Amino acid sequence: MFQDKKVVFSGVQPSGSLTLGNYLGAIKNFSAFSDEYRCYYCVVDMHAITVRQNPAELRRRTYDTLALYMACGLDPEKNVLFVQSHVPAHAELGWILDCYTMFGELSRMTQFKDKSAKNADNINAGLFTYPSLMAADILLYQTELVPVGVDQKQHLELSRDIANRFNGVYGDTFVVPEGYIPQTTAKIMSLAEPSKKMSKSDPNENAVIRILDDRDTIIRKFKRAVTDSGCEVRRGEGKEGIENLISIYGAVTGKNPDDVEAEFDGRGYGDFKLAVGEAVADSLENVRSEFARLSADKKYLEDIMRKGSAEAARAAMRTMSKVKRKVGFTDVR
Ligand code: AQP
Repeated sequence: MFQDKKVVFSGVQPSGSLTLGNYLGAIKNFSAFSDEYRCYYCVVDMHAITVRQNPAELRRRTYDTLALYMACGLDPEKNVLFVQSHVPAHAELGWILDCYTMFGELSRMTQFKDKSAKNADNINAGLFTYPSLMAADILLYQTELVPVGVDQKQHLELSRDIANRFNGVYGDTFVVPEGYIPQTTAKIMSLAEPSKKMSKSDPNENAVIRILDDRDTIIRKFKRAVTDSGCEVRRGEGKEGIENLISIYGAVTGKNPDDVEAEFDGRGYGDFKLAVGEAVADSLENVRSEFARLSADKKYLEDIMRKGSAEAARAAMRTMSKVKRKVGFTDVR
């Protein structure tokens, strides 16, 4: 069904309950590619275990993330939806690419530095080599375009470097991917500390809007959002909190930041925060009800997983046989 189409790949870790950042920075944009591209959207559970996970929760969140993909508008007939660990080629190519990724490159990754600081008792090798596994995820499918939030830009650039290095040694093997980073929602910030990214693993619940939070919780969290001592709904120096709320409101209402500022001219922060909370809750209403319907049907989710992984494995195998031949592995099948 997908012949001759260029490829889009992206993934989300089932490392927590997904946030408004994951939604606006990534998942909400995924379905726009489904007609024009051959799209692979993966639940990257292998990445999630670079930080210690509770096994039962990881399993549940893997189902939930797949259900959320669909609740956010991804049609399994038009997109390949699958779980990373169900396609062993990810680990296989990840290992090969480890051998074409430099220690110095991995050491410069800011996510590694941040996550090592947050998990000082578990700075494992997987956390360090996370970017070469991510390169494998992308390069396996000969991906042209990777829709991600801006926090993944550095990893994406490393994927491009790895692809170019491999192609340089062995001749054209991988498509060199481009990032697709949304303009105003590339980095949704924490509601409690607007200088920090909103992250699903943030221990402060008030800092994070979860896609599945109920309406009252969403409105309450926005009411408590940290702003500044001023009163004007405008972007500017020292107004990161308000700027973040302007981006969020703009994204869920389809308005640009100038129009948002004009709409709230002369109105206080209280009014604005309530409007943001209500607009976000409205925009997530359908996602929540669709999620409730889909997540109740485990068998259906498993059918989607099986179909998706079979399809992904077929595409991955084509790349893997090329790669193995190029690096000099024997094949006696
Ligand atoms: N705050 C954000 N704003 C915009 N985009 C974001 N993304 C994540 N946070 C924001 C994008 O969501 C996609 C999936 O992210 P991920 O699950 O692979 O991991 P992450 O980037 O590490 O996200 P989290 O929420 O911060 O997870 P934890 O807390 O587990 O580390 C990516 O495209 C990402 O850019």
